[in-house]
Amino acid sequence: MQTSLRNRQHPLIHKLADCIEETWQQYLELSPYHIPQDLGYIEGCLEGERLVIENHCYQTPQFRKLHLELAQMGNTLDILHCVMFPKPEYALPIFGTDLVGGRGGGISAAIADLSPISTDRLLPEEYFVALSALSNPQFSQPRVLPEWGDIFSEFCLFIRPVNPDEEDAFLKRVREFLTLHCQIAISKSPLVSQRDVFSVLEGQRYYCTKQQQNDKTRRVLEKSFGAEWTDRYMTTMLFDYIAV
Ligand code: BLA
Repeated sequence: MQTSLRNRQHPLIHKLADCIEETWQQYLELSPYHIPQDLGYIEGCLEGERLVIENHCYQTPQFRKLHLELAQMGNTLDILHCVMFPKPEYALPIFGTDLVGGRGGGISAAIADLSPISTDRLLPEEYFVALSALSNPQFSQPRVLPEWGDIFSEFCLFIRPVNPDEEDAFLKRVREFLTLHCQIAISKSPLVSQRDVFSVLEGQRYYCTKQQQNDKTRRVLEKSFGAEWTDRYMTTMLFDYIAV
């Protein structure tokens, strides 16, 4: 696997990127995913801010798209973004994580969740039981979710880690989320009812339309790539969904 950008990024980003790929390789049957229109490695520089983006994508029997993205803006901003989109035949929550930080100032935002996609906005019982059983470390700087964040579960972790101990505790919890998610996913059989499949698609569409409203992501991308490109990138690469 390509490992160039993470070597120059914040250590927590490097560790989480490795952890995500290791967990995927350990539990899932990975095959290549076709990344649209040369979006694998991208460089942009409009208003003097050079942004480099590296995309790693796979698919598996249970997942339509596993997306790990690493990005770096100049010498100031490091980003890790990851989303696991289940196939519509699997009524699984959406795993997502985002780390944002600079090498000088540490990580300002560390978020991870298994987000429900059912109409009642609740996680499947199996997830609820397993997540409730995990140890729940306290972090000294919890952060408040934005308005569009109604997609996240009650287990969503959104913090600013203040020291290496908190960074490690964040990494540990994301590893637990991921492991549990992969284990449950590979134990499932595909849905057969067309109605159930439609309901999954509707849940995924809702998740994506909310994530597309993240103005902080949009602004960073717009500075280097412009508004039009950013809109296309956010709707086709970061948060694309299958229309019903
Ligand atoms: C916040 N995302 C942010 C921030 C930036 C980005 C700059 C603000 C950091 C801060 O407030 O400290 C930027 N994130 C990016 C960019 C990309 C990216 C440029 O992924 C992609 C190239 N975002 C996700 C996923 C989740 C997510 C999968 O992509 C959650 C599972 C959440 N990011 C998320 C949330 C915020 C955030 C909730 C805080 C938004 C706010 O406070 O308004």
